[in-house]
Amino acid sequence: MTAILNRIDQPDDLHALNEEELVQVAQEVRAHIIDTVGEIGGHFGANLGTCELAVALHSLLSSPRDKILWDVGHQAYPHKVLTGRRDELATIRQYEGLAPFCSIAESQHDIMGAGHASTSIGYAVGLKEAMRLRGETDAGKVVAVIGDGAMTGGVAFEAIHQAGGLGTPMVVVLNDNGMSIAPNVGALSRYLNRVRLNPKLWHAREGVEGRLSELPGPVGSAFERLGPQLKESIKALWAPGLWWEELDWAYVGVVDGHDVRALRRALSAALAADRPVVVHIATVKGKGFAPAEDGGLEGMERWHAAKPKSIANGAPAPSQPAVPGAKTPPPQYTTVFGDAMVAEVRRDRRVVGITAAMNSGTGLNILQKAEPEHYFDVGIAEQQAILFASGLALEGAKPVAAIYSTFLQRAFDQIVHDVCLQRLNVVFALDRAGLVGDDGPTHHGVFDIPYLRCLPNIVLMAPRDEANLVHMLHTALAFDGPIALRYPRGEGVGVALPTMPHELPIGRGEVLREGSRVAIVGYGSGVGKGLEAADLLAEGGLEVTVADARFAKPIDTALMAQLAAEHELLVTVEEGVLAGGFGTAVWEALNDGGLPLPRIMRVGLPDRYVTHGKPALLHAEVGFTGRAIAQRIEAAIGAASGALAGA
Ligand SMILES: Cc1ncc(C[n+]2csc(CCOP(=O)(O)OP(=O)(O)O)c2C)c(N)n1
Repeated sequence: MTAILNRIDQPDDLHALNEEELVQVAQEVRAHIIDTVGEIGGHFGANLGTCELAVALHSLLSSPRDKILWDVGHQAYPHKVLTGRRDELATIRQYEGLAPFCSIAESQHDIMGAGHASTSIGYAVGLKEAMRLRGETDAGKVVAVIGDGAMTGGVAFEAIHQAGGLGTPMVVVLNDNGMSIAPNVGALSRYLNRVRLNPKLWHAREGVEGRLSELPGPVGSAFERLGPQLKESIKALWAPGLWWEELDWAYVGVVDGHDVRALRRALSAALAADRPVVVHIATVKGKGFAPAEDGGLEGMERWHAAKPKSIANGAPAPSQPAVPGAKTPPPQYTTVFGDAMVAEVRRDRRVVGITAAMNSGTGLNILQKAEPEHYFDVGIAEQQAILFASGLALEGAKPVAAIYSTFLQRAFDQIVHDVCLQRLNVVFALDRAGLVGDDGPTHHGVFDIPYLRCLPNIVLMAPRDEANLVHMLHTALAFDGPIALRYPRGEGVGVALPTMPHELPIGRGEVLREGSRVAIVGYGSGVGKGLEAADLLAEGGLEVTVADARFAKPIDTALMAQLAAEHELLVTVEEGVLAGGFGTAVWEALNDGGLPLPRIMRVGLPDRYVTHGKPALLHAEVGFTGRAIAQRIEAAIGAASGALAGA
C-alpha cells in the first residue's frame, strides 16, 4: 500500500479521501508517531489514542475556520502531523523545534495555547459566543477534545455549566481512556468506567424509555404510569448521558474512538445540532503499541511518555547494559521527597500527602505504596487539593500538598484566602521549581517565589541539595502556619542523606564559603550555580563569599546586612523570575531596615516566557550558569581574572 500521509500537507487534503483511505491515514499517523517519538522521546500513549479522532475531525471540518481545541495538547501530535507539521514531528520538544503542546504562535491550526489541563471547553464557549456576537450565523464550528483525566478539573465543569445555560452550539469530544497519567481517580472516573465498560450502554440512550416501558410484568407498566420527573431519574440509572442532558447538553455515546466510520457518523450528527453536544468516545491509551495496549493500567501509565531511543522497529528497545564501574547518579529530588514523606508519616501519624494527579511525578507513589491511608489523589483538581488540605489542617492533620510549582498557580486563591489568611498548618511541596526543560513555558516553575512571597503568614524555603530537602520537610511539618519548600526537577547534587532530619531555624541563612569583595547569596538551586561561579573566580585568583539564604521569607536580614557591609558587591542567585523574586526580597529587607544599600546584582530569570529544550541549553540562553554569573561579576567589579577570558 502506498503511503497516503505523505500527500496530506494540510488538513483539507483529507476531504478528498474515502473512508477506507481515512482509516489508512490514521494508521500511518500512528506508525509515524511510534517511529518518531520512540526515537526522540515525548508524549506517547495519549497520541496513539487520538489518531482516528484527529483524522475523523479534520476530514469533516475545515481548520482553521472550524476550530478544534485540544485540552492539555499532549495528545495533539496526530493533529500536528495532519496540519502541515508531519516532517517536523522529529523536532518536537527539542530546542527551537515544535512546541510540546499546541501553540498559537506555531500554527494557525492551534487555536489555543495549552499545557495545563481542563481549559478547552471554557475557550470553546468564548470562541463560539464571539462568533454569535458578530452575528455570523455560518461561522465555523467549534470542537473541544478533552480527556477523562482533564475532565476532573473544576474549570471544565464551570464551562459546561455556562454553555448549557447559554445553549452554545458547540461540540465536546470526551476522550475517555480511563487514564489520567496514572489511572484516573474519583467518582467521575467511576461513573465513566461504568458507562465505558458496559457494552449494553453503547448507543443505549435513544431506546431507553421504550425499553423500560416494554419490560415484562409490573415493572414496565409501573414505569408507564410514572410522572415525567421520576421517569427521568429512573432513566438516569439506565442511560449514561442523562447527567449531561440535565445540564442541557445532548449526549452521544459511547462511540468506539478507534473506528473512523463510527466517529464520523457521530461527529457529523453532533456538528449539525444547533446546541451543545458531548460525544463520549472510548479510546485506548497506547493503541497499536502492544506494551501499552496489552500492559493493563501499568503499561498505559508506563507509556504515557516515551524516553528517547526507547522504541526500535515498533517494539521496546532492549535496555542498555550497565557500564561496569560506572558511578550511580545521585537520587532524584522527587524520590528523596517521596522517601522522606514515608519517614515523616511513620514518625507522626497526622501527616498525609496530597497529589493532584501527579502520583509518580511528585514521588508520592512511594507513599501510596508504603502508607496508602496517608495518601490522597484528588485528580487534576489543584484547587480542591488545597481546600482539602485546609479541612484536614483544621481537624489537626498535617497535610503536605505536593504540587508542581506551575500547577500550584491554579490554586492561588485557595492559598491566599483559605490557607494563609486562616494561618493553617499546610505544607506546600513544590517540585519542578525552575526551568523544567522539554515541556517548556507552560510547565516552567518560575513564578512561585513572587506569587507566594507577597502573602502574609507564609514561610518560604528552598533546599540547596537533597539532604536539605529532608531537613526542610521536617522543619515544615514542625512549623505552626503555612510553609512552602521548592526544589528543582532532576537529580540532587550527590550529598549523603541524613539518617535523622533536624529542624532548621526559620529565617536563618548559612555562610558556606568566605572570601572578599563579592558575596554571592543563592536560594535553592541558585546556591549550586553560585558555588560554580565562585570556583571559576577562584581559579582566576578572586576568592568570593558564598552563602545559602535557605529562606526567601522571612529573609535573614542580619546575615544580608553583614554580607552587604563586608563586600562591595552582593549577588543574589535564584531559579525564578527576577520580578518580585528572592533578589528583590533581599533588596527590600536591606532598604526597609534602613541599612546602607550595597551594589546588588540579581541573577535569575528574565521577564519573558522561556522556551522549551534541554535544561542546559535553556540555562545557557538565560545566563543561569556558573560561568555566566562569574563573567558578570568580573565585569561588575572590573576584575579580569583571565580564567574566564574568551569564554
Ligand atoms: C492543571 C494541570 N495539572 C496537571 C497536569 C499534568 N497532566 C498532563 S496530562 C495529564 C493527564 C491527562 O489525562 P487525560 O485528560 O485523561 O488525557 P490522556 O493522557 O489520558 O489522554 C496530567 C495530569 C496538567 N497538564 N495540568
